[in-house]
Amino acid sequence: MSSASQGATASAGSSKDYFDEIEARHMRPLWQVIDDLMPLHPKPMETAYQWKWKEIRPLVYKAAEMVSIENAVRRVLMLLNPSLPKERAASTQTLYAGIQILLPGEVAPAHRHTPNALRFVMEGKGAFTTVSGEKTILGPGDVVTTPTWTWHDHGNESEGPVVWLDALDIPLVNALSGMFYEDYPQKHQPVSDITNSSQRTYGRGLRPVGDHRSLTYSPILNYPYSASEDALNGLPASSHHPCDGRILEYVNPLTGGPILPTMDAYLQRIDPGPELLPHRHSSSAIYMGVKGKGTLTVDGQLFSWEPYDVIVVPAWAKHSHRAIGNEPAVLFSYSNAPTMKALALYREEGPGTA
Ligand code: GTQ
Repeated sequence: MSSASQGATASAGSSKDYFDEIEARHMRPLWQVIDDLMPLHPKPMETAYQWKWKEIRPLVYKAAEMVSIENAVRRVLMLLNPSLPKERAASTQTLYAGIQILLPGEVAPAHRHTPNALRFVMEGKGAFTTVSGEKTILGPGDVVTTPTWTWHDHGNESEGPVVWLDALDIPLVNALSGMFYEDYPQKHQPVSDITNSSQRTYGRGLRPVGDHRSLTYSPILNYPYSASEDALNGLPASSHHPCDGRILEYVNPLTGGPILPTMDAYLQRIDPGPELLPHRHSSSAIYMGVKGKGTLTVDGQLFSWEPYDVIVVPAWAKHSHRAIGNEPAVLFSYSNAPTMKALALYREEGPGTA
């Protein structure tokens, strides 16, 4: 405690009645709590946590027996960080994660909401998502954007179940009292004549002439896994990052910025070898293992991961990656860095940063 705040405590602390009256009037002396209110660096409420896909997979598939899609609307098991109040539906203080399952023939009807969403397809092939009239067929590893206030519906026209990770900014939107929600009057929204249209134009560095779309989120609906993995494998050794190995950000091709206004997303490959260097940033992140095996050390806690395990890296937590075994380890992740940057709250500490 600083000497200024100690002095204030001494001179004002003589009367119990005074402090009782302050409390009765719903006031509190700042000088008693200022060090907790303003710690020297972020002290997030969330702690590191891991969900192992092996353990939760049966529960996700069981959900499909327990509840019909008509009743569930979205059949999702949310991944709630035990360090946060469960009514916040939060994996970090700002980020939400959930696992959604859709059986053959099922439809998750169209709606829209202010939270932004990203999906990372885990299992199954041939379901679709339609966003703002564009339909895309989903395959494992595809990353699909559902930006704020865009109509979206999902359907499964394939022969088997389809499972994906839902990444949303629900806790952030709720903290800001920015939640709006609307159901579409029909199950499906009208679909344009071309499937995957945005990927075929914007995804190839092309833009329709006369296009004046908003730049706040990526025009690309689906970043297919094959292309993203090929891009990762096409990176030269010189682009190796000391903490993150080979890492690519999914970007808005019109700006070079993040795919969503509040969240960004990454695919990275850690090659076999010693643990990479630790770093930390004021953004919080959720990781999902994709291929191979690895470890993620978060503030000294070691998490071993396999494909589709989910790991929370809290804000300002030192973390370091390692591949386990002889194969490269591939990870998907998303974070709230765009929010932190927009508010001038983004900082990082690690090799190469002062
Ligand atoms: O698929 O639209 O996990 O609206 C949470 C809210 C998924 C969705 C979630 C949603 C969705």
